[in-house]
Amino acid sequence: MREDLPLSTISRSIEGFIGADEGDRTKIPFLPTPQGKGVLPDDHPLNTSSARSAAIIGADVVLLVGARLNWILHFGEPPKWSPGVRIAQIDISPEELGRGTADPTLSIHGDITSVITQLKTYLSDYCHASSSWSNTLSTSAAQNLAIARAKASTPTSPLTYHRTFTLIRSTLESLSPGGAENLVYVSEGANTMDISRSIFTVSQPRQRLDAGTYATMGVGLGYAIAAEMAYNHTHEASPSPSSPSIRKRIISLEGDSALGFSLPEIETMSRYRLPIIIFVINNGGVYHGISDNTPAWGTDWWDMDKEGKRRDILLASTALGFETEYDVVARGLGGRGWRVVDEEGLIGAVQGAWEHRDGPSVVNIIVASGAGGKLEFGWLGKGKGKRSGGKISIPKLPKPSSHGNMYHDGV
Ligand SMILES: Cc1ncc(C[n+]2csc(CCOP(=O)(O)OP(=O)(O)O)c2C)c(N)n1
Ligand SMILES: [Mg+2]
Repeated sequence: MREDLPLSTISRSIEGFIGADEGDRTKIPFLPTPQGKGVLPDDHPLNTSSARSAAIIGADVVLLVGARLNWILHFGEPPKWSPGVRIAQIDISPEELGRGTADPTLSIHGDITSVITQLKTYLSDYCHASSSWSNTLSTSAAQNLAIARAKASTPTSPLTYHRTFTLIRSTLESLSPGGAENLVYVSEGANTMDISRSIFTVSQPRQRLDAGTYATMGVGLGYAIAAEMAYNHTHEASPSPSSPSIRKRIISLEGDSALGFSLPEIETMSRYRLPIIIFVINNGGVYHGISDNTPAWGTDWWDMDKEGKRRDILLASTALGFETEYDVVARGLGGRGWRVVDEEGLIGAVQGAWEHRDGPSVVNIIVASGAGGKLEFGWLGKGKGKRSGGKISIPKLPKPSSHGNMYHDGV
């Protein structure tokens, strides 16, 4: 992991270059990148995560502290960012400076701890108080939070991402003896990673790991094993009465596609009896699945139609199998598995997984597929002259035929 002290500080004023740890005094809003989550608590009043889009498009001047100007920050480019934005970068790696739209004349090569300390000295009297900027951000945050709260509190069938994550979080926090601070989250996927980032808030650094620097899928289970070893095993090698016992539960939030990239690592977890809890957010696809309740996904899609002709509809390249049984796979790899389709089942599975201390647990959660929605990939629009992102239409499956409805009735 490179972004070990990442924090993006967003300011509308050039005088506003200052470390966000001084945010209380300077009143400069800040936006943590995923790996910077927890350096300052997610509930800090100057944290603009809930108004991310408004903060990015509205910022005139940005201090990029130890973070890469990569896809996570839309490369600093319009239309997400304002065309005239000036981005000053502090980084310990010289090759990172001046990449993308960062202004090389404003770049500082150095360790961010010492650079921020110097900035604090120079800007000791600085206070950034712009009521219009803070109003813009707080209005946007309030709107976004209201939408998110409504989604989180509305029971749905099938389950949705927001509702699922809200229930997982509240159940885990009620079970964790040390509360939220003793939970460490690893996440990979698209919706899975993006939505979980806002719901599983953290208050300390190193409580969350997202996909690799280039959005690389397939690292999540390896990260979870590493986190388990780092937090719960290295200290056992040299026990000292003075060092507090550290025991954090490692939770991996995996999209069904993301999980598939390194699924056999569940066997590694079993072999070493690592009590990692994996939640698979199973929508049957990359971003979107193609069906919520088709009884015979395979036959409807692939077999003969009424006239006896083979259907010539091709699956979207982003489609995965219908309600694949990752819970069964987990059992085959030596772990425990639960299949979940409703709230009651989900809460029961979280409790069961929490109690299993002898190896990995996999909770396979069937969520709404998002069938019929449009997919938009930012990176598809990065070719010459194209700035709007690529779009792919996800076709809907034909209506369920006479095979009956295989919709679930419980765990
Ligand atoms: C190694 C690698 N291959 C492919 C991709 C492209 N990619 C981006 S997100 C994603 C998976 C998203 O689907 P899923 O994990 O099921 O999450 P969802 O959005 O459905 O919740 C993939 C394959 C990638 N980021 N990394
Ligand atoms: Mg998926």
